Parts: sequence; C-alpha cells; structure tokens
Amino acid sequence: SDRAADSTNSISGVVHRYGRLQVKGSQLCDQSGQSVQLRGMSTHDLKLFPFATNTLGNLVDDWHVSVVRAAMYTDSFGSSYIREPAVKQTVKLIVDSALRSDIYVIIDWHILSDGNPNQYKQQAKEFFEEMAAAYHGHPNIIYEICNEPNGTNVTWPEIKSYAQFIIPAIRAIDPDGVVIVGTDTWSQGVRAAADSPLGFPNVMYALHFYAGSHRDALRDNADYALSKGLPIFVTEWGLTDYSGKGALYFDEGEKWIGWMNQHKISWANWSFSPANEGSAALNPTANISGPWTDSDLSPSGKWVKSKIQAD
Ligand code: IDC
Repeated sequence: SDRAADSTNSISGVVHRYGRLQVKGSQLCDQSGQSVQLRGMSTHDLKLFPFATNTLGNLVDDWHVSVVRAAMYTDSFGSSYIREPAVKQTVKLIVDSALRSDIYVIIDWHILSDGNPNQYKQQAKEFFEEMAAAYHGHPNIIYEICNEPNGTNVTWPEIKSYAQFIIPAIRAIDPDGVVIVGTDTWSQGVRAAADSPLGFPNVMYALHFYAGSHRDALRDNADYALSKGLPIFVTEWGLTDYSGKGALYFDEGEKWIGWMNQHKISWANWSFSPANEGSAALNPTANISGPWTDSDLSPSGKWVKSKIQAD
C-alpha cells in the first residue's frame, strides 16, 4: 500500500536505516554511533496469544513500531517452554516477520514465577545458541536473557553469574548482538546493576514499570543508574498497576513517557494482545491478525499507539 511505502519501518525500514545497533555509554546507538530510541510493543504470553503470520506486518504498517518483543514464558502459570518447547515456533514466526518488516525484535526468555534464572540456565543456553545460530547474520536481533528475576535469594550477583554463563555462549555465535539483562525485583533493580555492571560490551539492563504501581521512587533509582552510565532498555511497561489488569494511569504514564524521551530510552509496551485486561492493546473481540480499526483498540492501545507515533 502507499502507506506501507511511506512508512519509516517497511521495506527500507528502521533496520535498513540504523543497521547494527551498538551501546555507547548509557545510550543505544545506530551503526554510525548516533543515539536512537526504539518504540514498540511486547507480545503477551505467546502460548495464550500467539501472533499470526500477518500480525507484525500489520502492526508495522499501521502503528510504525520499530521494535517487537516476543515474550516466551519459560515456566509460569501453565505456559512453559521447558515442558512445551513447540512455542519456540511462534518466536521464530515473529522473528521471521520482523526480518520481513525490517524492524528490531527482542527474543525474551520470559522467566516469572520461575524467578531464579539459574534454575533453567542450561535450557536457556541451548535456546539462545539455537536462536543465535539461526539468525546471527541479521542485525534485527536483540537477546533478552531473563525477563524478571525475583525472589529473596535472587540478588544481582546471582543474576550476574547467569549472565556470565549465557552471554559468552551467545557471543561465540553472534559476537555483536545487543544483549539485555533483567535486573532483580522484577527488573526494577537497576541500582544494584549500576554499582556492579557486567564487563561485556553491547549489554543493556532491563527496567520495567507499571504506571499504577511504580513512580518517583523507581525513577530515582533509574536516574541513579543512568548517572553511573548504565544503559537501560524498558523492555516492558504498562499503564495499569503491576497486575496488568484494571484501571489505566495516564498521568503517571505521561511522566514515564517524558522521562524515557528525555533520556532516549527505548521501550516496549505490555501487551499487543486481545487479553481481557486493561494493559492489553486490543479489545477482547479483536482479531490478532489485523488489520485493526480504531474500535478494535482498547483505551491503552489507542494511547500507546499515539505515543509510538509522537515526535
Ligand atoms: C501478566 C499478564 C496476565 C497473566 C500474568 C501471568 O498480563 O494476563 O495472568 O502475566 O502469566 C509482568 C510480567 C508479565 C505480566 C505483567 C502484568 O513480565 O508476564 O503479565 N507484568 O502482570 N511484570 C510486571 C507486570
């Protein structure tokens, strides 16, 4: 369509323009060293709400996302790559869609109730080796090696040892791909990471927020981390409270959007799905294939779409 031809993201899209990403200081940059901010959407649980073949192409043409995050639950609430590895095919479908649409794609090892990333570190290593082997020639790929570490014993040193196990395995196959590491306390622990960062280049650290739950105190920690030079990627955020459900907090969301724009921090919103919950971008009756009309979009979806497209 004309729209697709004019889109910043299709055919000669964002990966064509930015090339291979790199991390300089605390900033995500394009291949030439210019700072960039990616904006896009996270999937929901890929077992419950798998993308269809056309979902991402429609999302790129219509919303102009520059990044998508494929959230593959490893072992939470009945969604388990560990027990049902076939969900990996949906990750590959999304990566292949991202290659076609010329956008960046985050491959998310979505730990959650399995809060210690070391629990399945061998499976994680094999999964990321397989993904790196399949896709390392493509600058589109971003590796997110653990969604939200949590639990009393899951301190930053524990997460760091996991990262020191996984990152060399990825780097052996894809030497330059950007890797994002989750932080403690459901990826709110950027202060501890900033005090003791990993030694590898092209690594970023996840910060997650939900506007109804996380406010100035979390932004203060993030400001501290930035002041120490920690590269932050907000791989997941929502307008609801941390449950993903219920009311939307637009005023608090506006503060976070302003903060992310000010620091050119890249982000992905939770979630591009028709889940029956406030944070989902589609209404429960919408078809995940698209294309979508305005009446298919939830209040969160309409607001977030406008933020993706804002200057
Ligand atoms: C939530 C989903 C919800 C589901 C729950 C358990 O929105 O429908 O019942 O997971 O699978 C996170 C997690 C993310 C959560 C989200 C909202 O990374 O998996 O999704 N959230 O609770 N961290 C903070 C909030």
